[in-house]
Amino acid sequence: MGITRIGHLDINVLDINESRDYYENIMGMKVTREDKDGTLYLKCWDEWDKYSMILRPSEEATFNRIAFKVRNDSDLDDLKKKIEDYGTPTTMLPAGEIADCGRVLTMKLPSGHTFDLYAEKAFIGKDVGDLNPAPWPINGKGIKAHWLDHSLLMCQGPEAVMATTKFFEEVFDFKLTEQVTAGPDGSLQAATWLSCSSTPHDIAFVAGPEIGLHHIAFFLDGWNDILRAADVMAMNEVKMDLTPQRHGITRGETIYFFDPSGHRLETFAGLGYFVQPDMPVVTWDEDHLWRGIFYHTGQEVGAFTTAYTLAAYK
Ligand code: M3P
Ligand code: FE
Repeated sequence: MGITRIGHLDINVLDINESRDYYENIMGMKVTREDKDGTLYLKCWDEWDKYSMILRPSEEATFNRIAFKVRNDSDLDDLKKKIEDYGTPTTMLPAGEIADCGRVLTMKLPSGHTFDLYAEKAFIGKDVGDLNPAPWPINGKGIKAHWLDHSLLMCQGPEAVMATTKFFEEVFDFKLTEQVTAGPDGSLQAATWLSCSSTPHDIAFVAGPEIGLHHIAFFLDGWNDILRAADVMAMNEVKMDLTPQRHGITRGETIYFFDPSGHRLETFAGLGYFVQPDMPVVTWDEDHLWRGIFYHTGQEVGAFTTAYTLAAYK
């Protein structure tokens, strides 16, 4: 019943032309589909499915939904039963309702976010092809993001983080890799990181005032690529809220920055570490929260936990 990886994010943006320019020329993604209403679908050079981002023109910069890919179409039926037995209602959308995808099993997570599962999406292939490929695309633009790596969703309070984490562990078989504990005896989870692969996280949840999207992260190879990405951002006057730094949590090498609508993005480089099913959970206590997030400075960054994209729904 395998969920294999993060598939795409669907967000609303303020100026679709400015967003196209940004995601193509700075992130290095390509538009692979454009709808009559202006909606854009984009992929990174190292991805093979048709898209990993959906940008919808809107008056508000909000979050719509997040999708993960399962191995086989029949997994959708198995998961539907498992999710509904757990007490969460689902709907099976027919093929084509989500652009270029097969049927989609959609639900509201315990956190309230719309979450989709699909098995099939139109195939395009990597920009370097799969016969004697070059290691990177010589005509790639900007930071040349490899692939959509993970997303961090904001949940309303630790209870919602805990209920959603439990759901991912028990229903989706994700592995909890790291957590920030809070409250009496550290009995609450204020943030959790979960993996469905061998990387430190494919999705994460943090407690905040409202449900929303904290950031969308894209993979880069290593520290030198992070430095180069920050150079590209500076050349283009991209707003950063964190210049290159190390995460204590997940050990990633990172930059946090914003797209033109104010959605927070991240470049995440390095393996972090290799996740095995029996790896012990790493815990950060409340006193070490900021060391966990920004390992070098260990200092609170004002708007980091309060400014983020709200969901398009309550
Ligand atoms: C990451 C990561 C927060 C921590 C974020 C950590 C928002 O983004 O990729 O490990 O508390
Ligand atoms: Fe991240």
